[in-house]
Amino acid sequence: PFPSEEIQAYSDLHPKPRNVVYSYGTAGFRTLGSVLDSVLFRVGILAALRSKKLDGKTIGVMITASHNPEEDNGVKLVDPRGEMLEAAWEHHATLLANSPNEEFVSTLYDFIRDTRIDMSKPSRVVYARDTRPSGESLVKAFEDGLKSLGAEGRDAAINTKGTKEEYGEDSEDGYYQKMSEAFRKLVSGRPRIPPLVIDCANGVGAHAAQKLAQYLGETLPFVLHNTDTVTPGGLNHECGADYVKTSQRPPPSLIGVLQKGQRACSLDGDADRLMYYFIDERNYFLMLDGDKIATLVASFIVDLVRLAGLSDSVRVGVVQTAYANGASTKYLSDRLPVKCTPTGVKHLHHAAEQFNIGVYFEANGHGTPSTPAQSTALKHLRNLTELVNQTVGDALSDMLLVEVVLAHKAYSAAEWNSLYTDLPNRLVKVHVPNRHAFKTEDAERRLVTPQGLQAKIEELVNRYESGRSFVRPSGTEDVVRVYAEAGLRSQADELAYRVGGLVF
Ligand code: 16G
Repeated sequence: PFPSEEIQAYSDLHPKPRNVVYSYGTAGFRTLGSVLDSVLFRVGILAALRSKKLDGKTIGVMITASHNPEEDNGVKLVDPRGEMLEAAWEHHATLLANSPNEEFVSTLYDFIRDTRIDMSKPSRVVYARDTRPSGESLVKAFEDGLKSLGAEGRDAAINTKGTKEEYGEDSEDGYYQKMSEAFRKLVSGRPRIPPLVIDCANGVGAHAAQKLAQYLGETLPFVLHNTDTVTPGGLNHECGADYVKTSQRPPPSLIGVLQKGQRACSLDGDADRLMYYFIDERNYFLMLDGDKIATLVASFIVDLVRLAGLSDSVRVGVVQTAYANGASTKYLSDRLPVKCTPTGVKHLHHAAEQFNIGVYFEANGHGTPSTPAQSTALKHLRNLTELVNQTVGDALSDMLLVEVVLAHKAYSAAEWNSLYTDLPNRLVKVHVPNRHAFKTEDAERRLVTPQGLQAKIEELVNRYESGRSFVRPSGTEDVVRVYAEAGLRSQADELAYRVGGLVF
């Protein structure tokens, strides 16, 4: 049964703008919220079809543009085990999103036939959105997509994630309950943990953190900041994980609030990135980014595996991207296997699965450990698997994990920071006429095109002590990103701007 008339009628309410080209990238569709109406409608249909294709298993849909500006929005599909949408379907999604209005129904028909989707199968879709103002109407468009197929959907409202079936409880409360119980067990018998300052980026993480605080009580007291999800323009504005990482300073709203040595962290707009930091004795701001988190967590897991006598059978490894600070890569490679992949959680996650326990974090704070069944031999490892959301990474569960390790090692923020010293680095974005002209290889560490550019970059890099730089097209914004690091702050800045000049 293919309800072509219903689909056409609904589709006419959500026509595709003629001059826009969409593409399902690293984080789904992402662009200005004002041009996403037709995309959301079509994604509603696609999500229902994906569920039918998988025999009625739950598909998650998250409507968010994460750390990007408030006027942006986006949508991504999440497969039943909490994993990113299968690659072949990313292609289908792009095709359907770009089909002109008058051809959409027939394109859809062909797609259903070619992919052999049994339309009589049930479909289950859970969807959620972040706090962006454009979210409400986009949800309506999405729901129209479901309705046009007569599919069932469950609105998880404003939430940090679409689906978490695999994590145990499908409900939000069950999720916090499970996480906080595991946390309590992991820190029991340890000294009292001092309060943690959390910058919620004026986003959906504020709701989640408030909830989690109720479950944790005095075990881990929170001091929440930037929790205003109502005032327009506040989301990720001068706050949040991306602001802190890119500008390399604390959110202005926390200046004067942070005491020396006090642990603080920032979430991003959809609470899947985490950035820790503190102010040291000399009043310097020090960042504990995704690389520092990976180092902390991986060394803890290595210790647990060794104590359990499992070193010979359990291979622990770390996965990073080109953005990883050179000092972190060096520190880690001296101790355990390290792999480098292109940017984007799906690439890292896949590589992490090649280890028995793979820890992956992007420098920007995206990540999670992924642990296997055999590690349940060990009590702590078992509790760890309860604590961490192993499939998609969730900033709050990552945050609890960091707190567990700090409690076990009795580390202060400063002691954690001193594991290695970051090489000074700079990330800049460059607006170019066509970012698709930039093609990379070797896990994005080298440019293939534009012709000749890589050689010029290398020629520059060689002039800097401990210099390293790479250029890649963003998967979420219409820009090219330039990363550079070097032995001295001034040199890292200079290298970034000079490579930026080559790109422009
Ligand atoms: C998305 C990715 C993140 C990546 C970032 C890069 C997921 C869930 N998120 O946020 O992993 O670091 O994009 O953005 O895959 P860029 O391509 O604009 O630099």
